[in-house]
Amino acid sequence: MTTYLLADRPIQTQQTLGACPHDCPDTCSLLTTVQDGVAIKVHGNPGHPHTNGVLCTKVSRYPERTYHAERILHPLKRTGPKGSGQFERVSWESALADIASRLTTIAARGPDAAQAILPYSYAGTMGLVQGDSMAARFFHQLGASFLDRTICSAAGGEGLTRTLGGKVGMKVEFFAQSRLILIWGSNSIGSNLHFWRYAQEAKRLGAKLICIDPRKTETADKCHEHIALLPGTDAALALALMRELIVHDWLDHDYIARHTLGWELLRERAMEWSVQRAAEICGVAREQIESLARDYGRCLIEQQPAAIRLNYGMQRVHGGGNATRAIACLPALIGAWRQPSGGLLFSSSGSFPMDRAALQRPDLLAGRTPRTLNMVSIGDDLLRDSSTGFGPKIEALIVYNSNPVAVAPDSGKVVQGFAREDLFTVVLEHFQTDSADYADYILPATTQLEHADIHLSYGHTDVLLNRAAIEPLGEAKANTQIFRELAACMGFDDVCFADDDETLCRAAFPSADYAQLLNQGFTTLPMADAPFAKGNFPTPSGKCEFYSASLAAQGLDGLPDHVPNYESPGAAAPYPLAMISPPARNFLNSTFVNVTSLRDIEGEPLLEISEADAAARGIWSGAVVRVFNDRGSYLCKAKLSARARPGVVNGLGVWWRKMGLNGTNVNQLTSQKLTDLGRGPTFYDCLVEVELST
Ligand SMILES: Nc1nc2c(c(=O)[nH]1)N[C@H]1C(S)=C(S)[C@@H](COP(=O)(O)OP(=O)(O)OC[C@H]3O[C@@H](n4cnc5c(=O)[nH]c(N)nc54)[C@H](O)[C@@H]3O)O[C@H]1N2
Ligand SMILES: Nc1nc2c(c(=O)[nH]1)N[C@H]1C(S)=C(S)[C@@H](COP(=O)(O)OP(=O)(O)OC[C@H]3O[C@@H](n4cnc5c(=O)[nH]c(N)nc54)[C@H](O)[C@@H]3O)O[C@H]1N2
Ligand code: SF4
Ligand SMILES: [Mo]
Repeated sequence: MTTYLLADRPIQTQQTLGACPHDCPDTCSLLTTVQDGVAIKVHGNPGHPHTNGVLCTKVSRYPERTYHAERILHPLKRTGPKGSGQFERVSWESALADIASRLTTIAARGPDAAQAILPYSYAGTMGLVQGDSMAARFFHQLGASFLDRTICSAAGGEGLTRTLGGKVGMKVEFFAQSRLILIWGSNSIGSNLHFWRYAQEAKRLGAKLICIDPRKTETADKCHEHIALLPGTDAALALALMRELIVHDWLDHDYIARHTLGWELLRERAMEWSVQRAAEICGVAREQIESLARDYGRCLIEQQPAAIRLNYGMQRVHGGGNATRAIACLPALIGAWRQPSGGLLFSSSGSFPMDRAALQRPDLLAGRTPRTLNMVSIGDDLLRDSSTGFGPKIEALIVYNSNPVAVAPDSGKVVQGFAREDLFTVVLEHFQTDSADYADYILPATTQLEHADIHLSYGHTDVLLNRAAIEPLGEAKANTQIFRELAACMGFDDVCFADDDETLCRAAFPSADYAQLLNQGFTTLPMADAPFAKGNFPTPSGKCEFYSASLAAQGLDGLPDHVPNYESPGAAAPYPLAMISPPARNFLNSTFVNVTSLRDIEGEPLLEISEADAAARGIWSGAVVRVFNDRGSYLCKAKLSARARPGVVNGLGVWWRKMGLNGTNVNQLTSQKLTDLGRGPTFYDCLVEVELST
């Protein structure tokens, strides 16, 4: 602590090390300056190599979000109709007692009755403790339904695991020495800024950067080439790329023979994919595919590292799992894994030696196996009655770290479900989000500056510790504390419900150097520089599995293939334009939409549309348009932009519905259909029509 004597009184200033809690691959190390108990500035920790002293614009505004005038600081109870947003202040004691009594009544109806209760949570905080430690213990003891947390990367995660064996890959820092970087399905400048720094370093050293993305993003602007393929056609591109490598013999035969499985079969599959065929499906010029193959093949010939930064944008379509499998095969074909700066990174989260069971205590289930509900189909599931195959109707919903009414697909259905008068809903939140509007109780949660936590990362390989910088505001309590107190009200007496947050932090990574975490805020995992240089993939065979026997055993295709979108534009399609809805740079999913300075940068909900598609519809920049399909309609402003390719419109960002022109957002249009692998969402597999709003 430093004490400065300023003016006529001493001011106490202190800095606390923390971690950014947001769902972002960068997991930055934070340094919060606190003056007289008030957080006045959040900086990037210069001592953490990946953060490098720099935060994104969003999180550098963290104090604005934390001290926002609309923070929920007291428990609130609904007074008006569902969705009206009318609440009254109540005490913690009465809120918790009422919630506990409602849940107890449901659970008491029979041995499996607690399955009518569903926890709904995602990554509002990525912290392992405020995420799912005490909450998981609570729901395990209760016997509530399980939630399949699929909404983000399930398809790609499954595809990667079937091919490489887990969510593992290159170390991000080695991209700085790559010679060729394919940025595939990612707007890195917007959503993976600290990776972009390494890519820029590589660019300065002479690397070529190629962006593969239907949208001409800020990242595409800064790459040497941009391949603007149609959404959901990535597997076709990858297979044609393989065929080119095969016909030119740009292959590392030794690596393939030693460290891969199913080469002959994959070869046969790839040979079906002429450049011409892929070019037609992807909607790109043949020359672009040929040139991409030459660049990739040249790295083999010149023994230069070729790297792929694959991100989640390409796996939110019907064939997202297969597309990830196809792309994950590529590095093995040219032996890119032999070098630390070659290979692929999709997610590093599987690299961490985490003790999930110690945090979540599945033993509290005591032999019960509740059903699992998919968070993607919450819209349909809330509207289902009890039936065989489904089980009991959902009667209570406990939402934390998530804003499903805004972020889940087909939100017309989600809203209808949340509006059920017979549904008992509790939302733990910082703000009165679209979901909180439908709550029976809103419980005030602390932010990252007010609680402790521990973090892994899905974009690098460091563990980070977050220490509370300030006291909780108002009557806010940490998620852990809310579930501890609720457990006590329910009479759950296992001693694990008394564990404090520090005990939980320490339990997460038993092998991590906790002293180092306390001292410098992070610790780096011991990990080989080129983990798959000699094979050693964490697959059942230890090889890169081009052919997956486990998928074949389930009756699925053992090889990766192009799986067309559910909703492909074409003459017979009911709606002509493909809509993707990638994140806005200054929001994080639906978080920060209510932070004025950030919303001012984003402006208003926009639909980027190409000049040709706009002209055909008499649409001009700034016109209010109706974007619609069978699921619903969404009003926003059109923006004629070269960022949209013909045939594809970009509905940016996950805005709060209540800030939209007609009280909806893009998810009014997206569907609940699931991906080929992993039961993930298909947000970017969505056809629409656009017209001027009257
Ligand atoms: N600023 C900001 N950062 C974020 C987020 C945010 O909302 N805002 N979200 C965070 C979250 S939750 C996640 S999961 C991560 C990763 O989040 P991602 O969703 O991977 O985010 P983006 O980097 O925008 O990458 C998506 C890109 O994929 C493109 N795309 C869409 N469809 C296709 C397709 O079919 N094929 C290909 N090749 N590309 C396609 C989009 O145009 C977009 O540029 O980012 C995190 N970081
Ligand atoms: N159309 C479309 N829809 C999408 C996407 C897309 O690209 N397009 N992206 C999808 C993706 S990748 C994802 S990951 C999901 C994200 O979906 P969510 O994980 O639901 O993400 P957010 O919208 O950021 O909502 C998180 C909420 O958690 C709250 N929160 C944060 N910290 C805490 C805490 O400590 N305690 C409590 N109780 N609450 C907290 C925040 O205030 C915020 O309201 O959205 C998906 N939806
Ligand atoms: S959102 Fe991402 S880039 Fe921004 S501070 Fe957090 S981890 Fe870093
Ligand atoms: Mo995500």
